[in-house]
Amino acid sequence: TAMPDAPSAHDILKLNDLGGYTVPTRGLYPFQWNWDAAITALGWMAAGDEARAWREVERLLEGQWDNGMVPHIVFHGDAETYFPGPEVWGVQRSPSTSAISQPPVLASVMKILFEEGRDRTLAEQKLAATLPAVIDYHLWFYRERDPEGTGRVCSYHPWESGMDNSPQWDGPLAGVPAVDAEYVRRDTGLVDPSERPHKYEYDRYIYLVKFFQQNDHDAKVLYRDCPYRVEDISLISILHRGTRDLVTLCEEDAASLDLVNAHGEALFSLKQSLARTEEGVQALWSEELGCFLSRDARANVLLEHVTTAGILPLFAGLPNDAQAKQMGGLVADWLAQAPYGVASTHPESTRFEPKRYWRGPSWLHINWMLAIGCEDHGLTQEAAQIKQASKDCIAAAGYWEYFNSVTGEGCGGRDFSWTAAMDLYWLN
Ligand code: 2M8
Repeated sequence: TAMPDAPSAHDILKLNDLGGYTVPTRGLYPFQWNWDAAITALGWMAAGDEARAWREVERLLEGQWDNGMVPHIVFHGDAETYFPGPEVWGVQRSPSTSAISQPPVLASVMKILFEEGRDRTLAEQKLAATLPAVIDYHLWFYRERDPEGTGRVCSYHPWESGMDNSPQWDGPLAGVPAVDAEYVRRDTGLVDPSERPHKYEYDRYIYLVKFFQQNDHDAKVLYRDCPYRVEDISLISILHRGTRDLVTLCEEDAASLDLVNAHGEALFSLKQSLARTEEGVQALWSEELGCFLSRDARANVLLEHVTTAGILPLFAGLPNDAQAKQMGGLVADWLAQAPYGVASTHPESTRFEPKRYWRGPSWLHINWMLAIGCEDHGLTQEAAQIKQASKDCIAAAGYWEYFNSVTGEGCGGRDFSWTAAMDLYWLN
């Protein structure tokens, strides 16, 4: 489905492979990113290289902190083309990493690698080797990011959501001071600035990076004092689905590995967290907008923007029947207005910008999760439409980072790993 003479999806993964880890795209993102790595592993498996898929997971876990956090970037090698690099994050460990996480779609991906892998010996061996680390990762999320047990983990940085400049974060970001230092961005020299966040946002992104460092990444201090603390409905949903998948893996799929015996207490705690989220997420439902919302936990306000984050609870099985039905209607209307969707911000929003990054373009890994979510809730027609729209993006433009949701034009970085991986695994 690629453009004539363009590299195939598998070629792109090979092009971006720097030795067991895959960069999202060369130049713009020269390190290993957390949720990109997970999605890309699916591509490696679909391309027939299961060992390489598991290697991607193992290399990501090399960045795991002692407290269980799996960071959003692992700086395996040096690169001059990205800002902020390891020296700005200032994390003293090897390999160096960022100091925040990202939506943990990893567990759900590992369940797929395990269930769909043809080499059973490899799948069992790799799962047994990596699963304890991922259990610790999920325990870390609930322990440090929801210390009061609300069922709604919080994030400390728009980058942690993976949806960097989503309109959802406009309000909470306004409460963050601008960094008081000069810095040079690299991204706007590599791609069209009209497809990237503004300087206003970067000034605050970098302030937060410095803030984490100044407070020694102390979980208690950050929870109390971080000027940005948001209950991100997308993060909550992806974590919830991942935790459910972890429990299923241990108790059913890989029962023969006896993970339940080894991790009984952890699994018990994870199940309690699942129950808390099932209840706690209802505080984020908007009957008026027909979707879930994120919440500014510092200002104590719901962030009233209709974005793909607010329909990701479908991926986690969190909506009740009536809510799922209402969300199905919303999705149908959403797709009708931006044919290369699902537009990351609803096209009717005053903040909708069809080619500016997370303010309106279509992202294929999000579409994949939404299609699964629709399918799980019996919204089969919407699921099929999302899949078709995603195929149309690749047919129109090839393997770009993301797509203008109105025209299908490719945007951001080219030869992009997660788009290639989604084509290999999902769309082919
Ligand atoms: C984008 O984010 C990074 C920061 O993490 C950036 O703009 O520098 C986001 O689209 C994020 O979701 C993604 O994981 C990352 C790499 O593709 O790029």
